[in-house]
Amino acid sequence: MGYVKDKFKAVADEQAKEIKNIIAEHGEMVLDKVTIAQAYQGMRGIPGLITETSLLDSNEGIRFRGYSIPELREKLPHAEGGSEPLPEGLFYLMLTGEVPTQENVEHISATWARRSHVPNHVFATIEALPVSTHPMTQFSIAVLALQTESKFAKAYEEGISKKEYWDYVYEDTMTLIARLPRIAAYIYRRKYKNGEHIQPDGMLDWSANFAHMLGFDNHSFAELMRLYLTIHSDHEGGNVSAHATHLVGSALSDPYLSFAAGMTGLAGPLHGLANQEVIRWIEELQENLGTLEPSKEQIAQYIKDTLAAGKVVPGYGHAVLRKTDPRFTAQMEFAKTHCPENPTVKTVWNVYEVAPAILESTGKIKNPWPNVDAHSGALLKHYGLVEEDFYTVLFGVSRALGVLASLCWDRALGFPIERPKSMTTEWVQKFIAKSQATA
Ligand code: CMX
Repeated sequence: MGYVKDKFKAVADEQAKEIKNIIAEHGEMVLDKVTIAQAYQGMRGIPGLITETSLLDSNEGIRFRGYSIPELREKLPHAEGGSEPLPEGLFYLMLTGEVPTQENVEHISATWARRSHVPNHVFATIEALPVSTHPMTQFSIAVLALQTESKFAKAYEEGISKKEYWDYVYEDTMTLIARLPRIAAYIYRRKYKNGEHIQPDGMLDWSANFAHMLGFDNHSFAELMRLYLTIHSDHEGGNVSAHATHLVGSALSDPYLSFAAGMTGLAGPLHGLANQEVIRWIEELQENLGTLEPSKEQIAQYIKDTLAAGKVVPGYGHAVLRKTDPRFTAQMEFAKTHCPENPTVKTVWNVYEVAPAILESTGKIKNPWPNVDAHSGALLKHYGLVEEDFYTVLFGVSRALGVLASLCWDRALGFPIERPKSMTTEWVQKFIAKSQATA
């Protein structure tokens, strides 16, 4: 067994003991009440899931194992000559709860490089799709095609003890994460670069190799990828991609099947696809007005027109957050260092200055502040990655780190199949009548 796996198992065994005690001694404690409105409206705020890798505070934003994004940027190991965190380090932190050393991170980089070979039938599956197929559809299908490689599915078929599930899920997790950049880059080069593919460079870290295979051998872009792949990785357990992966995994579907479910959820415009929608919305504004730098007054009018047309302002709002997303702020800081004069970046900043007040004035939008998707497109465009319908695939590659680390935890802790209770409206009406009669 590799030492990261040993360490994970030791930490998970301790945590499993803790949880057993919690359930034995406090299992009957009530966490919260559930209202009828919550049942109808997306289960907002119902505490009904355990996710060990990260925790979201509605005002402060995400913390990974207790560390905020600014803390991660400082504490996680960096690449040589770089200052952004290596996502390998965040994966180690989410898996073991400990900040990794440089050596730990290099070990994970090397492991993923060794496992990165993608079988030919996965490329053949991608090639069977029309080139016009949305990159997120190609990506999800490619992940399903890779399911032939699942060690968990094979072992389960042969018959394994419940105690061993975590081991095979861990192995599948490491292999799947290792291969995702190659698959994503293949889809990119196929769709936008006439199928001129670039072979991986096993000497590079996970993000720099991904940037290289996409066709961007530039130090500053590799740094952006390291930051991007770190900050998009996890956002506690209730968001659509994390929850879908966890839910499907609870049926003991293997990590490939589970992650594909997460990715088809990430492909929705209210979730990950918003990064594509944001930049389209900004470019439409620039085109309509014939300027790359519209004034704040023009932006304000465009926001009002978007709302009046019954559309959402993409990149703004959140189901849990109630302040500016620290993932937005991290990208803004990166842009201030690397491309403060870029007109689209400046437009993103001007939207940030005018949108919250307008959104707040509607009286119904609970969070008028920007989320992670409000900034990423402008940065990618700056470096020449201009094909916005690919942006959610980048998000997906990153999201694998969080949701698959969580899946390892789910199996190591022996979580059961997920099965919340649903009701019918007739049931709710009878419940109301009965409660009123007894009151
Ligand atoms: N623009 C316009 N209207 C918005 C809005 C926005 N950015 N955000 C919320 N609203 C509207 C909702 O559509 C809802 O309207 P109705 O009552 O008419 O249905 C009302 O305000 C209340 O919604 P809410 O409670 O504030 O927000 P929800 O928790 O229901 O939804 C989210 C959250 C993210 C789906 C929503 O804010 C939204 O659609 N934002 C734009 C899309 C986006 O940026 N998504 C990315 C989120 C981050 C990610 O997952 O990647």
